Amino acid sequence: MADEDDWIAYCEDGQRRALELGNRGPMRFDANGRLAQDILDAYRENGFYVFEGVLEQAEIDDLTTEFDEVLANAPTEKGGLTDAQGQRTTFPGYYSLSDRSDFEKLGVPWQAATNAIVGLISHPLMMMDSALRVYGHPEILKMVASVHGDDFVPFHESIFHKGVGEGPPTAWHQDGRTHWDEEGRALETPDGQGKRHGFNLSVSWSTCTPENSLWVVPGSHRSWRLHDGGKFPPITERIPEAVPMMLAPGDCGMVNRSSLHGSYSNRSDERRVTMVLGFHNRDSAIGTSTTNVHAFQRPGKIKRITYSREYVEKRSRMIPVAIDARRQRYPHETPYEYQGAYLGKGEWDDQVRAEIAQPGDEYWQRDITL
Ligand SMILES: O=C(O)CCC(=O)C(=O)O
Repeated sequence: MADEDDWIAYCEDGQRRALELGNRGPMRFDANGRLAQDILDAYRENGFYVFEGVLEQAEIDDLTTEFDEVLANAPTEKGGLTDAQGQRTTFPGYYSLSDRSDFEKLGVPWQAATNAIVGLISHPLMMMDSALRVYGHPEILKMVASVHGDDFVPFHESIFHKGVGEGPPTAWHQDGRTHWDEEGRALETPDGQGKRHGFNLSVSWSTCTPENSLWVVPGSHRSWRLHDGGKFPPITERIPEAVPMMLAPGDCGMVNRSSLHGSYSNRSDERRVTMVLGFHNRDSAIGTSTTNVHAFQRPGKIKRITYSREYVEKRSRMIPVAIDARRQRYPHETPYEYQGAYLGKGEWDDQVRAEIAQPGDEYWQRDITL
């Protein structure tokens, strides 16, 4: 009971401190179509920003419906090929399932009634047309161009699912692994320039509360905890400076990939579903050598890589493809005009649907970890 009281107090305090940061509100643009300077300043100072009310209700409904279909089709156990109704799973290798032993490794109690629970679904642009359309959202892409320049390039996409009362934790971590100096300081300068790790944009179609949300340590994006033999804290540690990133359905939370972030196990009666998508500054990607952890069906593997122009431009094709998919669904909206270079057909039709899911050459084989 004492721990429950401590948890409630931690969440209440975190919520209060989060709301004092001044890093949330609607997306606003200046006369040149660039994100308002005060938003950029607040993002750069805190290492995260919450954009409120980005998606309309109809789009939230489409995402919810399609996601629930994909979730219902999940395999019931690790390595499984059929769902709870005995139907064949369409994308069996793309689900990350957690079981009791995964929770025990993190020192977190297992509370699920089933053998395994779905915590993550990788590469949703191939599974959910609604996810592809969000990827081509004109306001989101205008915002990205303001942060990374007009020739921004892709990163990776996945959906975090924290089920009611049983959602798995995400360990405290900083994603950026490449653009740090020898002292572990970010190469990204305080004005957001220089080589950088980009951001995770959590697009929400659920209510993210302190109990189920991502938590971020404000200002932690300037230095790398792994520098000089350092370690990330275990997720059993409630970091006093961390704050929850509360999101309503339709909100988007932008988190610098160098920020220290993680989420506690969801013990609440509200599920959390957030799709992470992201983009990079082109100069931070092309020619960079690093360890890639994203160009796999699901997390767990790594490879050393140097990103060639061709690799990046083949992956960048997904931006015009997504814009075209969105234009077909929302013909009255003004589409975003992508200025970056890309290779391949930048339109959405049945041929492209087959190409991006071609076994062995799926679009995500060129995801860009930095
Ligand atoms: O949303 C979460 O719980 C984790 C997100 C995250 O860690 C990431 O996108 O790197």
